[in-house]
Amino acid sequence: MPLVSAFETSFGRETNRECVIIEIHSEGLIGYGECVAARDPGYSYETAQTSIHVIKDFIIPLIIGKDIKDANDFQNKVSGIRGHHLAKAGVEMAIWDLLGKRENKSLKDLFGGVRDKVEVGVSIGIQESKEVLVKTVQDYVNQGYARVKIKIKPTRDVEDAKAVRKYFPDLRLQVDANSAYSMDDIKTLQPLDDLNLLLIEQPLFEDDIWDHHKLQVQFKTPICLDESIITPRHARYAIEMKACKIINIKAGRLGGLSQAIQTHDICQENQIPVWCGGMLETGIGRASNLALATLPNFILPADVSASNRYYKKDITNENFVLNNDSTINVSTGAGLGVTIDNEALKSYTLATIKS
Ligand code: OSB
Ligand code: MG
Repeated sequence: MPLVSAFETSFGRETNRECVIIEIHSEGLIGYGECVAARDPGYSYETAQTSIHVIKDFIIPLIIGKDIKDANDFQNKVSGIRGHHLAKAGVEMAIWDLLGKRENKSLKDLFGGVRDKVEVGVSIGIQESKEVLVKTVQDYVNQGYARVKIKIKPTRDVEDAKAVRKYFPDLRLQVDANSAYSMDDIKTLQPLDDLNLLLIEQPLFEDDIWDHHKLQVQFKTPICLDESIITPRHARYAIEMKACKIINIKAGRLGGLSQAIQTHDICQENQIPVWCGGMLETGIGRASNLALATLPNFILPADVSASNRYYKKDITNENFVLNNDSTINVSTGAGLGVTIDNEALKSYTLATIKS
């Protein structure tokens, strides 16, 4: 699916998104899920192709023709598969969609969500220059986004963030490094601490939870972990180590919505605010993210933007639009609450695999 605008991060540049869409047929119903793995192993070691391999050759044989009571039952059945969280989460999403459709309940209601619309922001990739970045931010602010995240990498960090802050002194602004730095870079990052940022997301490597603690003690700006938090246990480790003050929750990275909810609960018990991250999802994943973000401890704005920020033509009939208070409405229909535009889906389909 061609992206409306290229998305550049410290790990690469995406102009198209290869999406893995999962359909599960059961009891006369169809549940849809989206695996958020990308074509390349940049954000995660998983790719669209590895996820197809793991889903087809390992996950489906464990569930096909079997009774699956709920998401926990699914997690127990696939617990022998190490890692591959993005693959597992895609399938679990389809199971939630089925559960909701069978019970005639929205995911928000199944989760016990507490809001009908979710505060959102926009995540902006690295631009050609800081001048272009400021203009891009202006465009999104004009559209009504009240919170902006900019991607940073070495050589494109402090000056970019300073430029945006200069033109938008009151904007809710945060930065995301996607693991681009090491502890040797602390001195260069230090000026970020004076820009009144909401948070600094994942500056260090995924497996550097302890080093994030050492960084956090030197910064007044909250450090937020994304890539590092791959299970609910990792949230506990990070909290116990005081490695961050905020956690980004993505159901894909955590291995499923059930794991995302557990992580939310652990953070809530420890007064660590969370927010819902995004992976440039189609309408399917976007509906799932919005439902998740209705849980009470999702306190900061989500990385879930309107459909037209990502795709000219999405694969759901429903389009998500930005309200004038920088929120997006949560779907109220059964399950994910979205229907598939089969023609659009067909036009994008590269391959179909049936089990
Ligand atoms: O780190 O949050 C990230 C997209 C792909 C991979 C990693 C990330 C992102 C985003 C996009 O920031 C957020 C969105 O979906 O709008
Ligand atoms: Mg991130």
